[in-house]
Amino acid sequence: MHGPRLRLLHTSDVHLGAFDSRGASEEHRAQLEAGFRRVIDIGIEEGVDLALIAGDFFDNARVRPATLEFAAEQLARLDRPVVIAPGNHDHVGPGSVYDRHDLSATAQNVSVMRGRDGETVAVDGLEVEVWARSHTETLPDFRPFDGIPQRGAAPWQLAVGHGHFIHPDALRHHSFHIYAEQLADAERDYVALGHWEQLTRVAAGELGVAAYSGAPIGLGGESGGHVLIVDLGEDGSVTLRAVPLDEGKPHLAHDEVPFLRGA
Ligand SMILES: [Mn+2]
Repeated sequence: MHGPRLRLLHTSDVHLGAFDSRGASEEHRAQLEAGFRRVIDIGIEEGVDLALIAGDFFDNARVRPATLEFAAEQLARLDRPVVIAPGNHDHVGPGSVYDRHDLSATAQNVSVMRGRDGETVAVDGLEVEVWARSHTETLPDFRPFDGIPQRGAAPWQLAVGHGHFIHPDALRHHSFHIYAEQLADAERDYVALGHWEQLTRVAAGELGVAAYSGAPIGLGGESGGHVLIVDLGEDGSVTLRAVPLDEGKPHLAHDEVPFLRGA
């Protein structure tokens, strides 16, 4: 069973507020915000139905109040449902940045996933369910896809995870392991990943597609990254397109997104 066609925006690792501390560069702060404005502009231009933010939307829990308000205003501007699955930098639970400011007071279109053992949200008006197990504190042995349930009832089944995909050259001491078998077993139509700065599609078995959007804006002053536009077709097809933040650069088609196999 497939659902009606649906277009997603997938981003992660925006790290809003990374330059909020005293002494940080105002120029870098302005670049980061301009980059996120551009992410929202792309979402509007592309007419997306739903946006997924796969963790590390905020850099830390001490970002300036103005950064929280900026984030809420931008998300509201998209005017489509947004699902945020918090990562290690913006975890939910005690001391969470999401407890400082109710984003949904400004952006009623936003849901923050908070389930310690994972949860599924059904998005109003869309034939889609999104599962995620958010980071609730910084636990090195946290595995974002442990305990993912079978597919639910809605035709389109998505999952979001923030962690480190284990591939042949991966450093095993990295935290938050994600294995190709877990992604295959999840049998989701699309798995939106975060934690890596690099745009990468990864092995997810025969049925699904899984990818890291990479950071839209590098924190080291490098030029812009990408956001992923994911088209779910009536025929069940799942097609990626990476849209560069820098206008004028070419879009990357599905097969042009760098691909990595699991270990
Ligand atoms: Mn991270």
